[in-house]
Amino acid sequence: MFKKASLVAFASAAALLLAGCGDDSDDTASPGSSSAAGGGGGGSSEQITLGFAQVGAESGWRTANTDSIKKSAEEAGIELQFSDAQQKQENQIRAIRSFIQQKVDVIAFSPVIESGWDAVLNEAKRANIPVILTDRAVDSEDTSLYKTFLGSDFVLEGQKAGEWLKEEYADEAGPVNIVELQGTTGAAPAIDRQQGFADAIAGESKFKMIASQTGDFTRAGGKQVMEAFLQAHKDIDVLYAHNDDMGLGAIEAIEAAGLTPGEDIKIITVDAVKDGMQALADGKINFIVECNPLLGPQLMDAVKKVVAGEEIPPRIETEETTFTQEQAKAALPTRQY
Ligand code: GZL
Repeated sequence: MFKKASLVAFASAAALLLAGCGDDSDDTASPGSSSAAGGGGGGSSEQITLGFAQVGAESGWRTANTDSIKKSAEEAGIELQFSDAQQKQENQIRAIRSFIQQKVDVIAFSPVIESGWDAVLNEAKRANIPVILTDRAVDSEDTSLYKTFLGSDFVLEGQKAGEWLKEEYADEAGPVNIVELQGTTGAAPAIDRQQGFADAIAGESKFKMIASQTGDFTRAGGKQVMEAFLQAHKDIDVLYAHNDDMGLGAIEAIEAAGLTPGEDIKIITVDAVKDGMQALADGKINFIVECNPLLGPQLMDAVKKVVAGEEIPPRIETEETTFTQEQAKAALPTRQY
């Protein structure tokens, strides 16, 4: 069955052959883009072309997520047009428009922030190109704009972090002063992890959120904001960081201030990437809520089903757990990312 992208490639190849020269491949997805292995534009009639607009390369989690998507596309024989938006929504929108022009079979992306997608998603809908959301959600009212959202429950992740804190301080009267390093402003994981954590500790007045600010999911951001927190507050008991990378940056600031991370200031993070798990095993972090980045296999399965016209569930949730310091020591030797 010829796919649209192959028909276009076939037509342009035929035209070029008649013209007797040139090349029918077209890799101009968008700046910072690449077409991974799996065969170029004029592949077999069964060749599926997937356009993927990635957030960026801001954290260890993102790197693992990108690796999973590229590896899974290759294994599935799906041609991947990949774009890195450097954490800018306008770059993701530009990449999606480029995928529409290229008439890819499916578009998938991880929306850097929740809002501002309706226009470009309606363009994809008018072009009859199905869209799959991975990792992060959009706040659009119109759920017909995408086939499914494949990713974690970030509110639950925040709740798991709050539940651990309540356990940890069950026998203490408090006050327990908490500072929070939020993820990227407007991003679904930042909004939901903050909400879930706040919901979990809401019933206990001993927990005081004394400062909360975005570190943009990066180590540099986490270090910079934690330095400011330490300057402003001499009585911080707990840091809740929305990802390992900000937590690792904060550890640098805590140690530079002459304090002991994991003891003077207890630290809870989210992700469970290798560097975070090492810090947990070393006692510098106290608890990590896992957020699974290995979405590649489930994404490629969904892409093939969508192209084949099969129904897929509107929500595909990823499996994930939590880690204490002891569990991190046991898990590290076989950690995939
Ligand atoms: C969560 C993902 C977040 C990670 C961060 O699914 O979107 O973005 O928790 C990453 O590490 O930057």
